[in-house]
Amino acid sequence: MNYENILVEQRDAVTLVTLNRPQSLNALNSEVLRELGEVFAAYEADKSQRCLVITGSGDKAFAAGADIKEMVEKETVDFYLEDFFSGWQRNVVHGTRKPWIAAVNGFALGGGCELALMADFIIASDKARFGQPEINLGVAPGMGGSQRLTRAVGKAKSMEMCLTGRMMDAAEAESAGLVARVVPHDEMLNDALKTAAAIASKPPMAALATKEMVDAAFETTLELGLKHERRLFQILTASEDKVEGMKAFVEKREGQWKGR
Ligand code: CO8
Repeated sequence: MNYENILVEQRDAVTLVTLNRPQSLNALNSEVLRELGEVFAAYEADKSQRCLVITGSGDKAFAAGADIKEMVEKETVDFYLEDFFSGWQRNVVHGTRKPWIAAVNGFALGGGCELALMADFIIASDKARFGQPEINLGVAPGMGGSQRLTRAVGKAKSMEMCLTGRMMDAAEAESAGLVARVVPHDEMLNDALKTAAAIASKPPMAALATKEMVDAAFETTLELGLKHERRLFQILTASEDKVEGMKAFVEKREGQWKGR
């Protein structure tokens, strides 16, 4: 797989995707989106791949936002006709039912913060900084920040960050619940890959169902969410991996997963 703006490699059952436009701090343009859409479709289809990690190249940035140089001359009609950046929702968020992690190694600003928030969870380097500085450009979050950041950290912090454009450091992001874990910068990617490998070693159908039920917590009422969880649990009990998992526990050995 050869792409111009991203690097993709498979490490056993884990796909590692690196945003690779260091000259513009990995700013996200339409080509990055197109390439990521292809990668997410390939990941979804490839049974050998069970978790995906996305990170940024270089030491400084995960992604410093949508590419301002691509947007500067664009007219409203084009934003509308292209339904500009709707592909992030369609091809990345809904591009796969499988788990994926954002390994944030530096600036995650604007669209960069929003891309990280699309992931199932974020692992951050202690040098990571998160922000929604779009207001300084005369615009506002456009790839989900006003919704996902608010759900992640609550109204007060989200409103303050979006209105002032101030950045949150990694420690604050962890205490606010934006990131799952903060790791020393040099160890962060390895840690994220290890976490991904741990997820990849779990029964794959249970991983799909787990992601689906946690996501439902953001989409529906408690009553419906609980019912959805119960149904998915019940469906899992029909899988060969459920039989194997419980038998392996009783026999004090590791489970051997079939993925069905
Ligand atoms: N787009 C394009 N180029 C960028 C971007 C960006 N978002 N960020 C940085 N760059 C470029 C710079 O222009 C510079 O290039 P050059 O050397 O050619 O001038 C290079 O990357 C290095 O950047 P700096 O020299 O600025 O590096 P500093 O270390 O001085 O500063 C910062 C780092 C603080 C990260 C600074 O670069 C910055 O403020 N960047 C912009 C951050 C920002 O405003 N992001 C939000 C963008 S808008 C957005 O994401 C909206 C998303 C929703 C769109 C949906 C539409 C429907």
